[in-house]
Amino acid sequence: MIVEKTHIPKTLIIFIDVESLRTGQELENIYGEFFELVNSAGAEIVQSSSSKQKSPSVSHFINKGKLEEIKDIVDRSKAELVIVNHQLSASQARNLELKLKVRVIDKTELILDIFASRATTHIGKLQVELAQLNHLSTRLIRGWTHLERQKGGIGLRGPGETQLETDRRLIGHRIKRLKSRLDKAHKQKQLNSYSRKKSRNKLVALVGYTNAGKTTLFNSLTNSKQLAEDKLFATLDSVTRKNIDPELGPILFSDTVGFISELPTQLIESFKATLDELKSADLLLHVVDISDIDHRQKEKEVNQILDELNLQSIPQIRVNNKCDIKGPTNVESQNKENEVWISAEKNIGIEELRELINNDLFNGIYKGWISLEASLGKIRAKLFRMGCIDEEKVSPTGKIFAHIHIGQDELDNFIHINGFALCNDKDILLETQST
Ligand SMILES: Nc1nc2c(ncn2[C@@H]2O[C@H](COP(=O)(O)OP(=O)(O)OP(=O)(O)O)[C@@H](O)[C@H]2O)c(=O)[nH]1
Ligand SMILES: [Mg+2]
Repeated sequence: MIVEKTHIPKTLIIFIDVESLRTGQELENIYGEFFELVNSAGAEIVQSSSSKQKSPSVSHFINKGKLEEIKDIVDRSKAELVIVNHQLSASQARNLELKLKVRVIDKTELILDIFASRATTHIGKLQVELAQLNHLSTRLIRGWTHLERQKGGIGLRGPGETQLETDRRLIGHRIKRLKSRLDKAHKQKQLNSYSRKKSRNKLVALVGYTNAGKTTLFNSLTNSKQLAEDKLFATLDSVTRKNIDPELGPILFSDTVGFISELPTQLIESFKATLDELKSADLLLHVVDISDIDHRQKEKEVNQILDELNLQSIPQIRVNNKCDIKGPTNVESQNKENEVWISAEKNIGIEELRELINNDLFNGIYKGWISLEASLGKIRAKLFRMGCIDEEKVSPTGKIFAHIHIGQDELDNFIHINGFALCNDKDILLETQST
């Protein structure tokens, strides 16, 4: 871990713009994002170095001349850790460590470290450990021994087996064990999702780039107090809560981990099962930080990851957040279908979003009175279970009047039942007077 409990390492960050690695889809503020990542890991940045080169060098990634300069900076600044904004091969990382004589980590390790420090749930911790082990297995060449000690070490080594083979075998065992524990944990979660289906609650998942404001919106929609901060990957473990707002139908909201460009493949693999849960969502709220100069590119990246996870067929509402900082321009202001402008923090546009959610999920919401003959006790119990009944009045003849809020689609299922009818205040008054 970058930051141990008592020690915050002095860190040098190295940002290199490599021409041959450009995809043409870089973020404009890619340096800023890298800086944010390092800050989110809790490191103390003592100096930074930014440069350009045509292509990576095979041995050290960084060109010879620049490397000498960096060696100088490390010595002068007494940096204890160097973080590079690219993925390094195992040998490049080892060669850099030998040259600079300090620990060197790359972008993948940085993100893995942030994830490791944020994981709190059982599943979250298992997933991060799995991703770290998968990464380690590609790095064995760097001399890695702590696993061996944990397993009792030398006695386990087979005859004629080299250190490297032993390490590989031990990692292989642990990966297998972790996978089976994760499988078990996910099966348990699937059971929970089965009971959700039975309760007929709809599931709405919040997705989007990291720091877009998903958790802030989740808190506002579900009246929760999950941690929302100006840090990348503040949320790691998904949280699902029931909506308690009477303006919305029976809905569960789920807050999820944010996405980032070039998400390390080890992480996508390990988090696939969690992200797979998104498949059972009835609606996705794609939260976009509209004040971010890179919001268009980030939106594309998120949609790409959603595609890879086969989630493109789930209806999506695009939620342009932080409109308190940057409102829509003239061109953007004409609201497109399934798009809203909100500020989750300042509570702007939330009503409109609720309406859109209700329309998408339930074809609108009926809010009003119904009458039920006394014989329809079962239907009344069902409406109670669904949390649809706001108020009730009973006429002297035993007829029940209930004020409900219910999805239009759901209401259509009831309307054909004899003895169930929509009514208004006047009907109720008449009924009361006639008895
Ligand atoms: N000005 C402004 N800031 C906001 C708004 N919504 C969220 N923020 C801020 O943006 C930062 C990130 O918010 P989060 O809700 O943690 O974002 P997230 O998408 O959950 O981020 P991760 O969990 O890290 O992926 C916090 O500092 C929030 O206070 C908004 O509408 N306006
Ligand atoms: Mg969050």
